[in-house]
Amino acid sequence: MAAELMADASAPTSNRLDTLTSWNADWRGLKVAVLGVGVTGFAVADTLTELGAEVLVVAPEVDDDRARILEVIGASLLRHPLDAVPAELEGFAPEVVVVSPGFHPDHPVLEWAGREGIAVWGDIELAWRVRDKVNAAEWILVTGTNGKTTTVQMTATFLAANGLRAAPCGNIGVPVLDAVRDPGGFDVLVVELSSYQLHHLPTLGAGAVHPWASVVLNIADDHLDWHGSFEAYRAAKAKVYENTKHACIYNRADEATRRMVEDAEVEEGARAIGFGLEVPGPSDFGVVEGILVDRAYLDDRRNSALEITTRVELEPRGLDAPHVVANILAASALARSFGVPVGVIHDALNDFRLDAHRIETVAVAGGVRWIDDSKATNPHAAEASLRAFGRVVWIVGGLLKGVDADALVAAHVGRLRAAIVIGVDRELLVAAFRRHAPELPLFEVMADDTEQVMPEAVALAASVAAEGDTVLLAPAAASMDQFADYGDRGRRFHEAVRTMLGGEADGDSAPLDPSPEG
Ligand code: UMA
Repeated sequence: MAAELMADASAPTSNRLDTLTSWNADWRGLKVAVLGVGVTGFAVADTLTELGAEVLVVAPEVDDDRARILEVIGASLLRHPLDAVPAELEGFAPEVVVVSPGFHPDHPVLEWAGREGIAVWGDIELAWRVRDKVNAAEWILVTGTNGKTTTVQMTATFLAANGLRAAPCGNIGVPVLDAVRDPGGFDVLVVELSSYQLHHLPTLGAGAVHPWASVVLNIADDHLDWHGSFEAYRAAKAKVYENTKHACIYNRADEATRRMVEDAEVEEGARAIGFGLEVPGPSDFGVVEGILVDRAYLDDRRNSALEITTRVELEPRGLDAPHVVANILAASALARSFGVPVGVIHDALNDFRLDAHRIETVAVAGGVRWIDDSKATNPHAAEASLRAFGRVVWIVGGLLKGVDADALVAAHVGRLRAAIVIGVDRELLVAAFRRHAPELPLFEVMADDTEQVMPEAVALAASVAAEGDTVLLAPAAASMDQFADYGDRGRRFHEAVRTMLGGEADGDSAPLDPSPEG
Protein backbone atom coordinates (compact mmCIF):
# COMPACT_ATOMS: atom_id res chain seq x y z
CA MET A 1 0.00 0.00 0.00
CA ALA A 2 1.65 3.28 -1.05
CA ALA A 3 0.61 6.85 -0.43
CA GLU A 4 -0.69 8.60 -3.50
CA LEU A 5 1.98 10.97 -4.79
CA MET A 6 1.51 11.24 -8.52
CA ALA A 7 -2.22 11.49 -9.03
CA ASP A 8 -2.35 15.04 -10.28
CA ALA A 9 0.81 14.75 -12.35
CA SER A 10 -0.55 11.68 -14.14
CA ALA A 11 -4.00 13.10 -14.75
CA PRO A 12 -5.07 13.63 -18.35
CA THR A 13 -3.70 16.81 -19.88
CA SER A 14 -5.70 19.91 -19.33
CA ASN A 15 -8.88 20.09 -21.28
CA ARG A 16 -12.42 21.03 -20.56
CA LEU A 17 -13.26 17.70 -18.96
CA ASP A 18 -10.65 18.26 -16.23
CA THR A 19 -12.57 21.31 -15.04
CA LEU A 20 -15.83 19.38 -14.69
CA THR A 21 -15.41 18.32 -11.08
CA SER A 22 -18.35 20.09 -9.46
CA TRP A 23 -22.09 20.49 -9.92
CA ASN A 24 -21.32 24.20 -10.21
CA ALA A 25 -18.75 23.79 -13.01
CA ASP A 26 -19.72 24.97 -16.49
CA TRP A 27 -21.38 21.93 -18.08
CA ARG A 28 -23.40 24.02 -20.52
CA GLY A 29 -23.32 22.82 -24.10
CA LEU A 30 -21.10 19.82 -23.34
CA LYS A 31 -22.00 17.21 -25.96
CA VAL A 32 -22.68 13.90 -24.29
CA ALA A 33 -23.92 10.64 -25.77
CA VAL A 34 -25.67 8.43 -23.20
CA LEU A 35 -25.54 4.72 -24.04
CA GLY A 36 -28.54 2.74 -22.81
CA VAL A 37 -31.67 4.00 -21.12
CA GLY A 38 -32.30 1.59 -18.27
CA VAL A 39 -32.12 2.78 -14.66
CA THR A 40 -28.63 4.19 -15.17
CA GLY A 41 -28.99 5.85 -18.57
CA PHE A 42 -32.12 7.62 -17.45
CA ALA A 43 -30.48 9.07 -14.31
CA VAL A 44 -27.47 10.13 -16.41
CA ALA A 45 -29.59 11.89 -19.03
CA ASP A 46 -31.71 13.58 -16.38
CA THR A 47 -28.61 14.85 -14.55
CA LEU A 48 -26.84 16.11 -17.64
CA THR A 49 -29.82 17.95 -19.09
CA GLU A 50 -30.32 19.68 -15.73
CA LEU A 51 -26.67 20.75 -15.92
CA GLY A 52 -27.26 22.27 -19.36
CA ALA A 53 -25.36 19.68 -21.41
CA GLU A 54 -26.47 18.70 -24.91
CA VAL A 55 -27.59 15.10 -24.54
CA LEU A 56 -28.17 12.39 -27.13
CA VAL A 57 -29.51 9.15 -25.66
CA VAL A 58 -28.84 6.09 -27.81
CA ALA A 59 -30.57 2.79 -27.06
CA PRO A 60 -32.05 -0.16 -28.94
CA GLU A 61 -35.41 0.27 -27.27
CA VAL A 62 -37.08 2.56 -24.78
CA ASP A 63 -40.52 2.42 -23.20
CA ASP A 64 -43.00 5.11 -24.17
CA ASP A 65 -43.12 6.78 -20.74
CA ARG A 66 -39.38 7.18 -20.64
CA ALA A 67 -39.28 8.46 -24.23
CA ARG A 68 -41.86 11.12 -23.33
CA ILE A 69 -39.92 12.23 -20.24
CA LEU A 70 -36.68 12.41 -22.20
CA GLU A 71 -38.40 14.74 -24.64
CA VAL A 72 -39.75 16.90 -21.80
CA ILE A 73 -36.33 17.27 -20.13
CA GLY A 74 -34.76 18.20 -23.45
CA ALA A 75 -32.68 15.11 -24.30
CA SER A 76 -32.64 13.81 -27.89
CA LEU A 77 -33.36 10.12 -28.37
CA LEU A 78 -31.99 7.83 -31.03
CA ARG A 79 -33.44 4.34 -31.23
CA HIS A 80 -30.89 2.11 -32.91
CA PRO A 81 -30.01 -1.61 -32.65
CA LEU A 82 -26.45 -0.57 -31.75
CA ASP A 83 -24.92 -3.47 -33.65
CA ALA A 84 -22.76 -0.80 -35.34
CA VAL A 85 -22.03 2.88 -34.75
CA PRO A 86 -25.09 4.89 -35.88
CA ALA A 87 -24.35 7.65 -38.42
CA GLU A 88 -26.39 10.10 -36.27
CA LEU A 89 -24.05 9.43 -33.34
CA GLU A 90 -20.97 10.08 -35.48
CA GLY A 91 -22.61 13.27 -36.75
CA PHE A 92 -23.36 14.37 -33.17
CA ALA A 93 -19.60 14.22 -32.41
CA PRO A 94 -19.86 13.75 -28.61
CA GLU A 95 -17.10 14.96 -26.30
CA VAL A 96 -18.03 12.28 -23.76
CA VAL A 97 -19.86 8.97 -23.96
CA VAL A 98 -21.50 7.91 -20.69
CA VAL A 99 -22.05 4.17 -20.78
CA SER A 100 -24.56 2.03 -18.82
CA PRO A 101 -22.92 -0.79 -16.83
CA GLY A 102 -24.29 -3.66 -18.94
CA PHE A 103 -22.46 -2.63 -22.12
CA HIS A 104 -19.62 -5.00 -22.89
CA PRO A 105 -16.17 -3.30 -23.01
CA ASP A 106 -15.68 -4.25 -26.66
CA HIS A 107 -19.09 -3.00 -27.76
CA PRO A 108 -18.71 -1.39 -31.24
CA VAL A 109 -19.69 2.07 -29.94
CA LEU A 110 -17.08 1.92 -27.16
CA GLU A 111 -14.42 0.72 -29.58
CA TRP A 112 -15.34 3.59 -31.88
CA ALA A 113 -15.10 6.09 -28.99
CA GLY A 114 -11.67 4.66 -28.14
CA ARG A 115 -10.45 5.07 -31.72
CA GLU A 116 -11.80 8.64 -31.90
CA GLY A 117 -10.24 9.62 -28.56
CA ILE A 118 -13.67 10.36 -27.05
CA ALA A 119 -13.79 10.11 -23.24
CA VAL A 120 -15.87 7.17 -21.93
CA TRP A 121 -17.32 7.59 -18.45
CA GLY A 122 -19.48 5.32 -16.35
CA ASP A 123 -22.30 6.70 -14.21
CA ILE A 124 -20.13 6.41 -11.09
CA GLU A 125 -17.52 8.79 -12.50
CA LEU A 126 -20.21 11.31 -13.42
CA ALA A 127 -21.74 11.01 -9.93
CA TRP A 128 -18.35 11.60 -8.29
CA ARG A 129 -17.77 14.71 -10.39
CA VAL A 130 -21.11 16.25 -9.36
CA ARG A 131 -21.21 14.93 -5.79
CA ASP A 132 -21.32 18.42 -4.27
CA LYS A 133 -24.81 19.27 -5.61
CA VAL A 134 -26.41 19.29 -2.15
CA ASN A 135 -23.59 18.49 0.24
CA ALA A 136 -20.54 16.45 -0.66
CA ALA A 137 -21.15 13.21 1.26
CA GLU A 138 -18.29 10.83 2.01
CA TRP A 139 -18.39 7.62 -0.03
CA ILE A 140 -17.94 4.08 1.27
CA LEU A 141 -17.39 1.56 -1.54
CA VAL A 142 -18.41 -2.09 -1.36
CA THR A 143 -17.67 -4.76 -3.93
CA GLY A 144 -16.99 -8.50 -4.04
CA THR A 145 -18.45 -11.52 -5.75
CA ASN A 146 -21.07 -12.16 -3.07
CA GLY A 147 -22.60 -10.42 -0.08
CA LYS A 148 -22.40 -6.88 -1.52
CA THR A 149 -26.04 -5.95 -1.09
CA THR A 150 -26.32 -7.37 2.44
CA THR A 151 -23.11 -5.60 3.50
CA VAL A 152 -24.24 -2.30 1.98
CA GLN A 153 -27.61 -2.54 3.75
CA MET A 154 -25.99 -3.41 7.07
CA THR A 155 -23.41 -0.63 6.83
CA ALA A 156 -26.06 1.96 6.02
CA THR A 157 -28.22 0.62 8.88
CA PHE A 158 -25.33 0.93 11.38
CA LEU A 159 -24.49 4.47 10.22
CA ALA A 160 -28.13 5.55 10.38
CA ALA A 161 -28.49 4.05 13.87
CA ASN A 162 -25.75 6.45 14.91
CA GLY A 163 -27.69 9.45 13.61
CA LEU A 164 -25.95 9.81 10.24
CA ARG A 165 -27.88 10.36 7.03
CA ALA A 166 -26.70 7.32 5.05
CA ALA A 167 -27.86 6.22 1.59
CA PRO A 168 -27.39 2.67 0.26
CA CYS A 169 -27.01 3.06 -3.51
CA GLY A 170 -25.29 1.85 -6.70
CA ASN A 171 -25.65 -1.66 -8.09
CA ILE A 172 -28.15 -2.34 -5.28
CA GLY A 173 -30.68 -0.63 -7.60
CA VAL A 174 -30.58 3.10 -6.80
CA PRO A 175 -28.27 4.98 -9.17
CA VAL A 176 -25.60 6.90 -7.26
CA LEU A 177 -26.66 9.97 -9.26
CA ASP A 178 -30.10 9.77 -7.64
CA ALA A 179 -28.52 9.73 -4.17
CA VAL A 180 -26.22 12.64 -5.06
CA ARG A 181 -29.18 14.71 -6.32
CA ASP A 182 -31.50 13.93 -3.39
CA PRO A 183 -32.53 17.34 -2.08
CA GLY A 184 -32.32 16.14 1.54
CA GLY A 185 -28.58 15.51 1.23
CA PHE A 186 -26.62 12.70 2.90
CA ASP A 187 -23.58 12.45 5.16
CA VAL A 188 -22.45 9.12 3.69
CA LEU A 189 -23.22 7.21 0.50
CA VAL A 190 -22.70 3.47 0.89
CA VAL A 191 -22.10 2.50 -2.71
CA GLU A 192 -22.40 -1.06 -4.02
CA LEU A 193 -20.22 -1.35 -7.12
CA SER A 194 -20.40 -4.16 -9.65
CA SER A 195 -17.34 -5.23 -11.58
CA TYR A 196 -18.97 -3.63 -14.64
CA GLN A 197 -19.14 -0.24 -12.93
CA LEU A 198 -15.59 -0.60 -11.62
CA HIS A 199 -14.30 -1.48 -15.08
CA HIS A 200 -15.20 2.02 -16.28
CA LEU A 201 -13.91 3.84 -13.20
CA PRO A 202 -10.63 5.77 -13.58
CA THR A 203 -8.16 5.53 -10.71
CA LEU A 204 -6.35 8.77 -11.49
CA GLY A 205 -7.35 12.27 -12.45
CA ALA A 206 -10.48 14.38 -12.11
CA GLY A 207 -12.95 11.47 -12.27
CA ALA A 208 -11.19 9.19 -9.76
CA VAL A 209 -13.23 8.43 -6.63
CA HIS A 210 -11.54 9.05 -3.26
CA PRO A 211 -13.56 6.90 -0.87
CA TRP A 212 -13.58 7.22 2.91
CA ALA A 213 -13.36 3.40 3.20
CA SER A 214 -13.58 0.47 0.80
CA VAL A 215 -13.95 -3.30 0.82
CA VAL A 216 -13.65 -6.28 -1.52
CA LEU A 217 -15.67 -8.89 0.38
CA ASN A 218 -14.41 -11.92 -1.55
CA ILE A 219 -13.49 -12.83 -5.08
CA ALA A 220 -14.42 -15.92 -7.07
CA ASP A 221 -15.32 -16.69 -10.68
CA ASP A 222 -18.28 -14.67 -11.91
CA HIS A 223 -19.17 -12.64 -15.01
CA LEU A 224 -16.23 -14.19 -16.89
CA ASP A 225 -18.18 -13.95 -20.15
CA TRP A 226 -18.27 -10.14 -19.71
CA HIS A 227 -14.71 -9.55 -18.50
CA GLY A 228 -13.01 -12.21 -20.66
CA SER A 229 -10.82 -13.63 -17.87
CA PHE A 230 -10.56 -13.95 -14.11
CA GLU A 231 -7.58 -11.58 -14.17
CA ALA A 232 -9.62 -8.85 -15.86
CA TYR A 233 -12.47 -9.41 -13.36
CA ARG A 234 -10.02 -9.25 -10.44
CA ALA A 235 -8.37 -6.09 -11.83
CA ALA A 236 -11.76 -4.38 -12.02
CA LYS A 237 -12.60 -5.30 -8.41
CA ALA A 238 -9.18 -4.14 -7.14
CA LYS A 239 -9.89 -0.59 -8.29
CA VAL A 240 -12.22 -0.12 -5.34
CA TYR A 241 -9.28 0.39 -2.96
CA GLU A 242 -7.56 3.12 -5.01
CA ASN A 243 -7.31 6.52 -3.31
CA THR A 244 -8.95 5.28 -0.08
CA LYS A 245 -8.60 7.85 2.67
CA HIS A 246 -9.13 5.94 5.94
CA ALA A 247 -9.71 2.19 5.80
CA CYS A 248 -9.16 -0.58 3.26
CA ILE A 249 -11.11 -3.59 4.55
CA TYR A 250 -10.09 -7.02 3.21
CA ASN A 251 -11.07 -10.67 3.78
CA ARG A 252 -8.44 -12.59 5.76
CA ALA A 253 -9.70 -15.86 4.25
CA ASP A 254 -9.24 -14.52 0.72
CA GLU A 255 -5.57 -13.80 0.11
CA ALA A 256 -6.31 -12.06 -3.19
CA THR A 257 -8.19 -9.28 -1.38
CA ARG A 258 -5.19 -8.59 0.89
CA ARG A 259 -2.89 -8.41 -2.13
CA MET A 260 -5.24 -5.91 -3.78
CA VAL A 261 -4.89 -3.66 -0.73
CA GLU A 262 -1.09 -3.98 -0.80
CA ASP A 263 -1.01 -3.05 -4.48
CA ALA A 264 -3.39 -0.08 -4.17
CA GLU A 265 -2.31 3.56 -4.18
CA VAL A 266 -4.07 4.97 -1.15
CA GLU A 267 -3.96 8.22 0.77
CA GLU A 268 -1.41 8.82 3.51
CA GLY A 269 -2.58 7.28 6.80
CA ALA A 270 -5.17 4.87 5.36
CA ARG A 271 -5.23 1.60 7.33
CA ALA A 272 -5.51 -2.00 6.12
CA ILE A 273 -8.04 -3.87 8.26
CA GLY A 274 -8.83 -7.57 7.88
CA PHE A 275 -12.00 -9.44 8.76
CA GLY A 276 -12.57 -13.18 9.13
CA LEU A 277 -14.29 -15.92 11.07
CA GLU A 278 -11.18 -16.80 13.10
CA VAL A 279 -9.52 -15.12 16.08
CA PRO A 280 -8.48 -11.68 14.79
CA GLY A 281 -4.98 -10.26 14.85
CA PRO A 282 -4.43 -6.70 16.10
CA SER A 283 -6.06 -4.34 13.56
CA ASP A 284 -8.62 -6.96 12.49
CA PHE A 285 -12.25 -7.92 13.05
CA GLY A 286 -13.00 -11.56 13.86
CA VAL A 287 -14.65 -14.13 16.13
CA VAL A 288 -13.39 -15.30 19.53
CA GLU A 289 -15.31 -18.19 21.09
CA GLY A 290 -18.56 -17.21 19.38
CA ILE A 291 -18.14 -13.48 20.08
CA LEU A 292 -17.78 -11.11 17.11
CA VAL A 293 -15.10 -8.57 18.03
CA ASP A 294 -13.39 -5.41 16.84
CA ARG A 295 -9.65 -5.51 17.47
CA ALA A 296 -8.89 -2.53 15.23
CA TYR A 297 -10.64 0.56 16.56
CA LEU A 298 -9.41 0.66 20.15
CA ASP A 299 -6.21 1.89 21.78
CA ASP A 300 -5.03 -1.32 23.41
CA ARG A 301 -5.52 -3.61 20.44
CA ARG A 302 -2.55 -5.78 21.44
CA ASN A 303 -4.29 -6.99 24.58
CA SER A 304 -8.01 -6.48 24.15
CA ALA A 305 -10.94 -6.34 21.78
CA LEU A 306 -14.41 -4.81 21.73
CA GLU A 307 -17.47 -7.07 21.67
CA ILE A 308 -19.94 -6.37 18.84
CA THR A 309 -22.39 -9.28 19.27
CA THR A 310 -22.46 -13.06 19.62
CA ARG A 311 -23.40 -15.90 17.31
CA VAL A 312 -25.98 -16.98 19.89
CA GLU A 313 -27.69 -13.60 19.57
CA LEU A 314 -27.55 -13.75 15.77
CA GLU A 315 -29.02 -17.24 15.46
CA PRO A 316 -32.70 -16.49 16.12
CA ARG A 317 -32.56 -13.65 13.57
CA GLY A 318 -31.26 -15.98 10.83
CA LEU A 319 -27.94 -14.09 10.76
CA ASP A 320 -25.58 -16.83 11.93
CA ALA A 321 -24.66 -18.53 8.62
CA PRO A 322 -20.87 -18.18 8.23
CA HIS A 323 -21.02 -15.92 5.17
CA VAL A 324 -23.55 -13.64 6.88
CA VAL A 325 -21.29 -13.37 9.94
CA ALA A 326 -18.48 -12.37 7.56
CA ASN A 327 -20.72 -9.67 6.07
CA ILE A 328 -21.54 -8.39 9.57
CA LEU A 329 -17.83 -8.14 10.39
CA ALA A 330 -17.08 -6.26 7.16
CA ALA A 331 -20.01 -3.89 7.65
CA SER A 332 -18.96 -3.32 11.27
CA ALA A 333 -15.42 -2.46 10.14
CA LEU A 334 -16.79 0.07 7.63
CA ALA A 335 -19.12 1.63 10.20
CA ARG A 336 -16.40 1.70 12.88
CA SER A 337 -14.13 3.57 10.43
CA PHE A 338 -16.81 6.26 10.59
CA GLY A 339 -16.88 6.27 14.39
CA VAL A 340 -20.06 4.25 15.02
CA PRO A 341 -19.83 2.75 18.58
CA VAL A 342 -19.95 -1.06 18.87
CA GLY A 343 -23.01 -0.81 21.14
CA VAL A 344 -24.92 0.99 18.39
CA ILE A 345 -24.01 -1.77 15.91
CA HIS A 346 -25.11 -4.41 18.42
CA ASP A 347 -28.52 -2.81 18.86
CA ALA A 348 -29.00 -2.14 15.14
CA LEU A 349 -28.50 -5.85 14.43
CA ASN A 350 -31.53 -6.63 16.61
CA ASP A 351 -33.79 -5.19 13.94
CA PHE A 352 -31.86 -6.21 10.83
CA ARG A 353 -33.49 -8.69 8.46
CA LEU A 354 -31.93 -10.23 5.36
CA ASP A 355 -33.71 -9.51 2.09
CA ALA A 356 -35.99 -12.09 0.55
CA HIS A 357 -34.45 -14.97 -1.44
CA ARG A 358 -31.27 -15.06 0.65
CA ILE A 359 -31.33 -18.33 2.58
CA GLU A 360 -34.99 -17.71 3.31
CA THR A 361 -36.97 -20.47 5.00
CA VAL A 362 -40.08 -21.04 2.89
CA ALA A 363 -41.59 -23.87 4.93
CA VAL A 364 -40.86 -26.79 7.23
CA ALA A 365 -43.11 -29.79 6.66
CA GLY A 366 -42.71 -33.45 7.59
CA GLY A 367 -39.25 -32.70 8.94
CA VAL A 368 -38.10 -31.30 5.59
CA ARG A 369 -36.91 -27.68 5.44
CA TRP A 370 -37.50 -25.80 2.16
CA ILE A 371 -34.98 -22.99 1.64
CA ASP A 372 -34.98 -20.29 -1.03
CA ASP A 373 -31.51 -18.97 -1.84
CA SER A 374 -32.37 -17.86 -5.36
CA LYS A 375 -29.90 -14.99 -4.83
CA ALA A 376 -27.08 -17.57 -5.12
CA THR A 377 -26.47 -16.66 -8.76
CA ASN A 378 -22.92 -18.03 -8.99
CA PRO A 379 -21.01 -21.07 -7.65
CA HIS A 380 -19.31 -19.05 -4.90
CA ALA A 381 -22.65 -18.03 -3.40
CA ALA A 382 -24.08 -21.54 -3.77
CA GLU A 383 -21.01 -22.89 -1.99
CA ALA A 384 -21.67 -20.70 1.06
CA SER A 385 -25.27 -21.83 1.01
CA LEU A 386 -24.54 -25.56 0.75
CA ARG A 387 -22.08 -25.31 3.63
CA ALA A 388 -24.81 -24.05 5.93
CA PHE A 389 -26.83 -27.33 5.72
CA GLY A 390 -26.47 -31.07 6.41
CA ARG A 391 -28.22 -33.43 3.97
CA VAL A 392 -29.45 -31.54 0.94
CA VAL A 393 -31.74 -32.05 -2.04
CA TRP A 394 -30.19 -29.44 -4.29
CA ILE A 395 -32.13 -27.54 -6.98
CA VAL A 396 -29.39 -26.13 -9.19
CA GLY A 397 -28.89 -24.60 -12.63
CA GLY A 398 -29.76 -21.71 -14.91
CA LEU A 399 -27.44 -19.52 -16.93
CA LEU A 400 -23.84 -20.30 -15.95
CA LYS A 401 -22.32 -17.13 -17.53
CA GLY A 402 -19.19 -18.94 -18.71
CA VAL A 403 -18.36 -20.05 -15.16
CA ASP A 404 -17.33 -23.66 -14.48
CA ALA A 405 -19.42 -25.27 -11.72
CA ASP A 406 -17.45 -28.55 -11.79
CA ALA A 407 -15.44 -27.87 -8.61
CA LEU A 408 -18.59 -26.90 -6.72
CA VAL A 409 -20.28 -30.16 -7.64
CA ALA A 410 -17.18 -32.18 -6.76
CA ALA A 411 -16.84 -30.50 -3.35
CA HIS A 412 -20.44 -31.04 -2.23
CA VAL A 413 -21.64 -34.38 -3.63
CA GLY A 414 -20.99 -35.89 -0.18
CA ARG A 415 -23.81 -33.90 1.41
CA LEU A 416 -26.38 -34.48 -1.33
CA ARG A 417 -29.43 -36.74 -1.17
CA ALA A 418 -30.26 -35.87 -4.78
CA ALA A 419 -29.79 -33.13 -7.37
CA ILE A 420 -32.46 -31.55 -9.52
CA VAL A 421 -31.07 -29.68 -12.49
CA ILE A 422 -32.95 -26.79 -14.11
CA GLY A 423 -32.07 -24.17 -16.73
CA VAL A 424 -30.47 -23.89 -20.14
CA ASP A 425 -26.97 -24.96 -19.10
CA ARG A 426 -28.16 -28.33 -17.80
CA GLU A 427 -25.78 -30.41 -19.88
CA LEU A 428 -22.66 -29.02 -18.15
CA LEU A 429 -24.10 -29.71 -14.70
CA VAL A 430 -25.40 -33.15 -15.58
CA ALA A 431 -21.95 -34.06 -16.93
CA ALA A 432 -20.33 -32.82 -13.70
CA PHE A 433 -22.70 -34.92 -11.54
CA ARG A 434 -22.11 -38.01 -13.72
CA ARG A 435 -18.35 -37.51 -13.34
CA HIS A 436 -18.24 -36.91 -9.61
CA ALA A 437 -21.25 -38.84 -8.30
CA PRO A 438 -22.46 -41.43 -10.79
CA GLU A 439 -24.65 -43.05 -8.09
CA LEU A 440 -26.42 -39.84 -6.99
CA PRO A 441 -30.13 -39.65 -7.85
CA LEU A 442 -30.16 -37.01 -10.57
CA PHE A 443 -33.21 -35.40 -12.17
CA GLU A 444 -33.43 -33.01 -15.07
CA VAL A 445 -36.33 -30.60 -15.35
CA MET A 446 -36.85 -30.61 -19.10
CA ALA A 447 -39.57 -27.97 -19.09
CA ASP A 448 -38.42 -24.60 -20.32
CA ASP A 449 -41.80 -22.95 -19.84
CA THR A 450 -41.43 -20.49 -16.93
CA GLU A 451 -44.73 -21.67 -15.43
CA GLN A 452 -43.67 -25.32 -15.31
CA VAL A 453 -40.04 -25.26 -14.10
CA MET A 454 -40.56 -24.76 -10.35
CA PRO A 455 -43.67 -26.95 -9.94
CA GLU A 456 -41.74 -29.79 -11.60
CA ALA A 457 -38.57 -29.19 -9.60
CA VAL A 458 -40.51 -29.00 -6.32
CA ALA A 459 -42.50 -32.18 -7.08
CA LEU A 460 -39.26 -34.05 -7.83
CA ALA A 461 -37.66 -32.72 -4.64
CA ALA A 462 -40.67 -33.80 -2.57
CA SER A 463 -40.45 -37.30 -4.04
CA VAL A 464 -36.89 -37.83 -2.73
CA ALA A 465 -36.56 -35.63 0.39
CA ALA A 466 -36.62 -37.52 3.72
CA GLU A 467 -37.09 -36.29 7.29
CA GLY A 468 -34.14 -34.15 8.35
CA ASP A 469 -33.28 -33.08 4.78
CA THR A 470 -33.14 -29.57 3.41
CA VAL A 471 -34.46 -28.87 -0.06
CA LEU A 472 -32.25 -26.01 -1.16
CA LEU A 473 -32.82 -23.76 -4.15
CA ALA A 474 -29.26 -22.40 -4.62
CA PRO A 475 -28.91 -22.36 -8.40
CA ALA A 476 -25.25 -21.26 -8.72
CA ALA A 477 -26.40 -19.59 -11.93
CA ALA A 478 -28.23 -16.53 -13.22
CA SER A 479 -31.98 -16.75 -13.73
CA MET A 480 -32.65 -14.89 -16.97
CA ASP A 481 -32.82 -18.01 -19.14
CA GLN A 482 -36.19 -18.99 -17.66
CA PHE A 483 -37.24 -16.23 -15.23
CA ALA A 484 -37.45 -12.44 -15.17
CA ASP A 485 -34.77 -12.26 -12.44
CA TYR A 486 -33.69 -14.06 -9.27
CA GLY A 487 -36.66 -12.58 -7.40
CA ASP A 488 -39.10 -14.07 -9.90
CA ARG A 489 -37.30 -17.43 -9.66
CA GLY A 490 -37.53 -17.34 -5.85
CA ARG A 491 -41.20 -16.28 -5.82
CA ARG A 492 -42.13 -19.10 -8.16
CA PHE A 493 -40.29 -21.52 -5.87
CA HIS A 494 -42.32 -20.21 -2.90
CA GLU A 495 -45.56 -20.61 -4.86
CA ALA A 496 -44.72 -24.12 -6.00
CA VAL A 497 -43.81 -25.19 -2.45
CA ARG A 498 -46.99 -23.65 -1.05
CA THR A 499 -49.18 -25.31 -3.68
CA MET A 500 -47.51 -28.66 -3.21
CA LEU A 501 -47.73 -28.61 0.61
CA GLY A 502 -51.25 -27.24 0.83
CA GLY A 503 -51.93 -26.94 4.59
CA GLU A 504 -49.15 -29.33 5.60
CA ALA A 505 -46.49 -26.89 6.80
CA ASP A 506 -45.47 -27.34 10.45
CA GLY A 507 -46.60 -24.72 12.93
CA ASP A 508 -43.09 -23.44 13.58
CA SER A 509 -42.27 -22.77 9.96
CA ALA A 510 -41.69 -19.33 8.52
CA PRO A 511 -44.65 -17.58 6.86
CA LEU A 512 -45.42 -18.95 3.45
CA ASP A 513 -46.36 -15.69 1.81
CA PRO A 514 -43.88 -14.88 -0.94
CA SER A 515 -42.04 -11.74 0.12
CA PRO A 516 -41.44 -8.86 -2.28
CA GLU A 517 -38.04 -8.88 -3.91
CA GLY A 518 -35.40 -6.91 -2.01
N1 UMA B 1 -28.07 -2.15 -23.39
C1 UMA B 1 -27.77 -2.29 -24.73
N2 UMA B 1 -26.70 -3.05 -25.08
C2 UMA B 1 -25.91 -3.65 -24.16
C3 UMA B 1 -26.22 -3.50 -22.80
C4 UMA B 1 -27.33 -2.75 -22.43
O1 UMA B 1 -28.43 -1.75 -25.58
O2 UMA B 1 -24.94 -4.31 -24.56
C5 UMA B 1 -29.22 -1.31 -23.01
C6 UMA B 1 -30.46 -2.11 -22.65
O3 UMA B 1 -31.26 -2.34 -23.72
C7 UMA B 1 -31.15 -1.16 -21.67
C8 UMA B 1 -30.02 -0.48 -20.99
O4 UMA B 1 -28.89 -0.58 -21.85
O5 UMA B 1 -31.88 -0.18 -22.29
C9 UMA B 1 -29.83 -1.18 -19.66
O6 UMA B 1 -28.61 -0.88 -19.12
P1 UMA B 1 -27.91 -1.85 -18.08
O7 UMA B 1 -28.02 -3.26 -18.53
O8 UMA B 1 -26.56 -1.32 -17.86
O9 UMA B 1 -28.85 -1.78 -16.78
P2 UMA B 1 -29.44 -0.58 -15.90
O10 UMA B 1 -30.93 -0.65 -15.98
O11 UMA B 1 -28.83 0.71 -16.16
O12 UMA B 1 -29.04 -1.14 -14.43
C10 UMA B 1 -27.68 -1.05 -14.00
C11 UMA B 1 -27.25 -2.39 -13.39
N3 UMA B 1 -27.40 -3.44 -14.40
C12 UMA B 1 -26.33 -4.12 -14.86
O13 UMA B 1 -25.20 -3.91 -14.47
C13 UMA B 1 -26.58 -5.17 -15.89
C14 UMA B 1 -28.11 -2.70 -12.17
O14 UMA B 1 -27.59 -3.86 -11.54
C15 UMA B 1 -28.01 -1.56 -11.18
O15 UMA B 1 -28.88 -1.82 -10.10
C16 UMA B 1 -28.38 -0.25 -11.85
O16 UMA B 1 -27.55 -0.04 -13.02
C17 UMA B 1 -28.13 0.95 -10.91
O17 UMA B 1 -26.75 1.12 -10.64
C18 UMA B 1 -28.33 -5.09 -11.72
C19 UMA B 1 -27.39 -6.24 -12.02
O18 UMA B 1 -27.86 -7.29 -12.47
C20 UMA B 1 -29.10 -5.43 -10.44
N4 UMA B 1 -26.08 -6.11 -11.79
C21 UMA B 1 -25.14 -7.20 -12.02
C22 UMA B 1 -24.98 -8.06 -10.78
O19 UMA B 1 -25.30 -7.58 -9.68
O20 UMA B 1 -24.51 -9.21 -10.92
C23 UMA B 1 -23.78 -6.58 -12.36
